[in-house]
Amino acid sequence: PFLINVLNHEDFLRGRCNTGFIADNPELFDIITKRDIELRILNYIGEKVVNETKGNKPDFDIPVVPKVVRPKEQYGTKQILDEKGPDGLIEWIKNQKGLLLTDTTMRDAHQSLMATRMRTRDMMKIAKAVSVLGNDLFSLEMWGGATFDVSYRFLKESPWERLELLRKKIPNILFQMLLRGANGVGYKNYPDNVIREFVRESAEKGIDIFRIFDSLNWLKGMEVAIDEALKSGKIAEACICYTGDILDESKDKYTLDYYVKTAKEIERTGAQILGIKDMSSLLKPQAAYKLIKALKNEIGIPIHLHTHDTSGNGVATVFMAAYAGVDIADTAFNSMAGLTSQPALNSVVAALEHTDRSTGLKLDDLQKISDYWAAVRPVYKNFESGLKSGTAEIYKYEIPGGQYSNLKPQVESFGLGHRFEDVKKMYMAVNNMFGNIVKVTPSSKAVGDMAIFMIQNGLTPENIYDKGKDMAFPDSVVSYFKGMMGQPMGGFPEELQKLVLKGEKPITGRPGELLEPENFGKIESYLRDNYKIEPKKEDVLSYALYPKVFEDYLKYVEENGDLSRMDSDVFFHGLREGETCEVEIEEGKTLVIKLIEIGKLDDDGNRTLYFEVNDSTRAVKIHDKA
Ligand code: 3PY
Ligand code: ZN
Repeated sequence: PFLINVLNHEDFLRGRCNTGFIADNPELFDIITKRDIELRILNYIGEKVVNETKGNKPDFDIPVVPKVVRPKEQYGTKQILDEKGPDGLIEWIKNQKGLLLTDTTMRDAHQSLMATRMRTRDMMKIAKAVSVLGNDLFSLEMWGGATFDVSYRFLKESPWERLELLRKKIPNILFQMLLRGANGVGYKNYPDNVIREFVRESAEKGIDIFRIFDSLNWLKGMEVAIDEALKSGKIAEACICYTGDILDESKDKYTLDYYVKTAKEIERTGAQILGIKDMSSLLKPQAAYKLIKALKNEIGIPIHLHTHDTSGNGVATVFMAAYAGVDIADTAFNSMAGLTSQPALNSVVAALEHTDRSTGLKLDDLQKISDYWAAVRPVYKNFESGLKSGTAEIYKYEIPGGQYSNLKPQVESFGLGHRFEDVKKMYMAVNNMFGNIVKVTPSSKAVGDMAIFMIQNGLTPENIYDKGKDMAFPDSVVSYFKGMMGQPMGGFPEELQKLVLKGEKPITGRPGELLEPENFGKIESYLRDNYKIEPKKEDVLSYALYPKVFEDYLKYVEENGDLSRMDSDVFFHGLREGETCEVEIEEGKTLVIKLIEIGKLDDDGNRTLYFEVNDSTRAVKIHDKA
C-alpha cells in the first residue's frame, strides 16, 4: 500500500520527485493497511489471552436475539412527542390510566450492577426487538449519568455513536438521559455554555427527555439545564433527590413538607415532569404512598418515580407509588433488575395485570428481551459487586446504588478491602460531619472519598480537627467545601470547611456564573492540529467535558483501531485455543479469526500465539507479564 500511495502521489506522477520526496511527504507513511488492522486485533486478543484470562476463557452462551418483524408504521411515545409536541405528550401522560414504565437496562441498570460497562454492541443486537416488542414502554433510559465517561474511558467507544445508532434502530420509544444539572455528565460544575451546548447537541442527536437533578437539591444548579432542555423543544424532567425517611418523625431535615415545597419550586421552573430520584433505595413503600399522594394534591405536572432495589423493597415501593397515582415508574428487565439496580419490570407488569393500573405490556414479549439480557450478563461478571441479596442496611448508610456497587472495588484499590465495613460506617459518619446532605453524584463522591481518606489516615470525627490541620484533603472534598458543587440546605459546617479549605474563600453563588465560558473554537483547532480527525461538535463537547479521557480515547483508537465491532466475550476475555470469532473491521468486511495455539514461554518472557485469519496463518508475539 505504501508503494501504491507513492505511485498515486501527484508529484510522483508528474515526475516532480527528488531525493527529498519521502521526507517531504511523511503522510505517505500514515496509511493503515488491512494487515495493520489485522495485526492490532490479533495483538489485542493476544494481550487478553496471555495477560488476563491466561487461556482460561469461561464458556458463554450465545444470547438469543428474538426474531421480530418491524411493522411498516411504528407508533410509540416518540411519535406522540414529535407530532403533538411537549404539551401534547404531557396531556397524553395525564390521560393514561395504567402505570407507564421506563426501562433503564441500557443506563442505570448496568451502571448500578456492572460498573457501567455494557457495550454498544450488546445494546444494538437487541435494539430492533426492543423497538418492536417494547413499543408500549413509556421510555428507555439509555444515556447519561456515568455512561458517557465510561464509554470513552474503559470501553473505548463513543457515547455519541451509541446514541445515534440506537436512535436509528429504535425510532418509536422516547429516549431519556440522566443529566447532573450544572455537572453535566461529569463530576464538577461546567461553564454555562458547555451545559447549553451539550443539551442542544444531545437533543439534536436523539434525546427526548432530560432527567435533570442537582446533587444537593439546589435549584440554581439545575436552572441552565432546564432552560436549555425547554428551549430545544424537548422534555425537562427535573428531580427531587430523595433522602432520609419521611416516615420517621424524629428526622426533621428532609420532611414531607420539604419535598412538597421543593416540588412546587420545580414546577415553577417550567419543567414538564417531576422526577423523584431515589438513588439510594431509601423511599420505603409506605413513604412512597404518602409522598406521591401529597405531591399529586399539590402539583399539576406528571410524576416519574426512579428508585433502586438495594433494600429489596423496590417493587413494593413502585406498587405503593402506583396506588397513590404516580404516572411513570422506572424498572429494568428482570434479568438486569434487583439489588443495586431498578425494580423488576416483568414482575411489575405481571403483578399489575387485571388491576386498574395495568400497564398493557405483554409479558411473553418482555420475557424474550429479558432472556437476551440474561445471556449477555455473564460476560460482564467481573464487573459485578458480588452482592447476593437486598440489604436493609442501606437505610442506615444511604449509599446510592451506582456508588454502592463501585465502592468495594474502589476501597480494594486502596488496599483497604478488609476494612469495607469500616468504610461504610465512616460514610455515615462523614454524612453527619457534612451536616446530613443529599448524597448523589457528585456530592456522594465527596462523602465516599472523604470516608476512604479518613480510614486511610486514621482520622475520626473527633480527632480530625487536630490531626487533619496540615493534611491536603481529596479534590472532591475541597471542591465541595468551596461551593463548586452548589450550596447544601442549611449551609456548610464552618469549622470543617475552614479545615478543608485552609484559608481559601468559598463561593456562595452559582459556579457557572464565575467560570469563564469555554472557547469551543480553540478546542476545535487543538483537536484538528493534534489528532487525525475533523472535529465534530460532539468531539469538541467531549473534550470540554473530559479533556484527558477524550484525548486518551483518541490516542487509543489511533493505536489499536476501532474495536467496537468485536463481540463482548472476545473484547473482555479474548479467545480459547481452537475457538473462532468474527470481527467486522468495517461495514461489510469481516475477519474470521481462530486461535490455533498459545506457544510456550520463551527465554525472553514472550509467548507466540498462532492464529488463522481468513484462512492464512499469522503469528504474534506477546510479552507474558506473569
Ligand atoms: C448518576 O449521576 O450517574 C447517577 O446515577 C446518580 O444516581
Ligand atoms: Zn439511579
